Amino acid sequence: MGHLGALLFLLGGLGALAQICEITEVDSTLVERLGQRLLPWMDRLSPEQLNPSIYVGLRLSRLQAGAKEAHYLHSLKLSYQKSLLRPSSSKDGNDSEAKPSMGQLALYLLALRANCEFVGGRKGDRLVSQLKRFLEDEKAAIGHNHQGHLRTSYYQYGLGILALCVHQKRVHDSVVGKLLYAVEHESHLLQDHVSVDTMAMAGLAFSCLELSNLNPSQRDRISLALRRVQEKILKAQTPEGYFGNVYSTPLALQLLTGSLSPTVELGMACLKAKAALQASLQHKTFQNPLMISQLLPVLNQKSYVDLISPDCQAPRALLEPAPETPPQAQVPEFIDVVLKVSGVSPSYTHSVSVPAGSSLEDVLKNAQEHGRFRFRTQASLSGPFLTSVLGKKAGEREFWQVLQAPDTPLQQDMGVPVLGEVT
Ligand code: B12
Repeated sequence: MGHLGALLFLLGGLGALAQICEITEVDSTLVERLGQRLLPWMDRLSPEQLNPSIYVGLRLSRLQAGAKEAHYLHSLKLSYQKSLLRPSSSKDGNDSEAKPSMGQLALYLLALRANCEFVGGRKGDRLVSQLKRFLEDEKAAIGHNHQGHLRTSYYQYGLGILALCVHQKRVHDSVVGKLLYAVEHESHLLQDHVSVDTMAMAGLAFSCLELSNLNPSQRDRISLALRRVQEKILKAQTPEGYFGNVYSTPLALQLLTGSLSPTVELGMACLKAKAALQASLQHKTFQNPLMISQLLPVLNQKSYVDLISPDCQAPRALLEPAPETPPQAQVPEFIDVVLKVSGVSPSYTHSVSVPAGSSLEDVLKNAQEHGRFRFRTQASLSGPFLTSVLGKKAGEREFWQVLQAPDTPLQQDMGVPVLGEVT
């Protein structure tokens, strides 16, 4: 009896540990401020600026944007359906408009599910077929020997499987098999900062498959991969408490919150991560709307896996726009930023004088206006992605990395203020 009592106590303790990864005591004013930062983005309805992740993040939060929210979903539907269902050879003169990628289509399907819609009908079925085809193409690109390279990334591959799963659409075992293999052999997924985000996304897809039992013959392999992902994420915890870095911590917590195998180690790691994340909220670390959209569900103890059966009746507080702060009439202080480009020959070094508080984008624009510096960006859900510098375009599986002197990769988008040297 004594033993049984002890055992029951231990099991009760482990049950509580699962909730230990849930963030429950966040100052509601801080959460509201995060939500308010999304509001201006909900007025940007051009195809390049529409972002289904914002809609998903809000719906899984305890905040709502009133009529703006329904209007935003309507605009997403018009834009995504128009470009996705357009025949590729269409002669309407709009072919220059890029079609959404596999990941963007997946996020759009998550947005529909966040509104408690199941994708269906003739148009809906075509979208599902497109996403399945994207995944099949990527599976073929990876190849039988698993040595090939995806055109997108394992992050988007995981997102694609997750989106179909929350709509209860089954993908072939061989498609899931490629993601399982990647996690089992891991080398493909481990590329510095993106690894935790990618692991977390793969884990969310596996969690959904495990709960929905859509691929029963792979059940054991999926559960094992899920545990492996969890272990990898725990191992990537930094001394400050982040999983990977501050920006991968929200997705990591989305995954760990739903963990079915709580352990003491997990509980301790989550406590530390929660403290680190809560501290970062005080410091305006989260400015980018995409990042905020991945964080908001976590602050409401939710994850993308909850889109299997979303609660569209849950009460959410109406967001009011943030009060405008009058611009300060101060003479701006100027700072010198040294811009170095090492990927070109001869290498380029130039000093730019900009007002303190300028963003990297301001610095690059200034250098372009006043010198021989040239750069190009491409719109993405995270903001402008640097694609070409001094006429050198990043090739296939190449990208322009942004470093802060001496060699720290920038963790932010180009819209945030910079200080000092940027390479
Ligand atoms: C995959 C990935 C990459 C790949 C993208 C190419 C590829 N093969 O897919 C590579 C390795 C090239 C990359 C580069 C960078 N990345 Co990255 N990346 C991601 C990741 C894991 C997934 C993005 C994705 O596919 N989203 C889904 C699709 C549907 O959305 P999308 O908008 O269409 O995706 C495109 C953009 O996200 C773009 N992209 C990728 N990273 C970044 C970063 C910024 C700042 C911008 C504007 C765009 C961008 O590439 C995607 C594919 O085209 C995210 C993780 C996350 N939590 O979101 C991090 C993430 C977005 N990246 C991040 C960062 C910081 C960078 C870099 C700035 C790092 C650096 N110091 O150089 C560079 C970008 C430099 C540049 N040229 O502008 C941060 C952004 C944090 C923030 N505050 O916004 C994230 C959140 C990772 C993290 N935890 O730190 N990245």
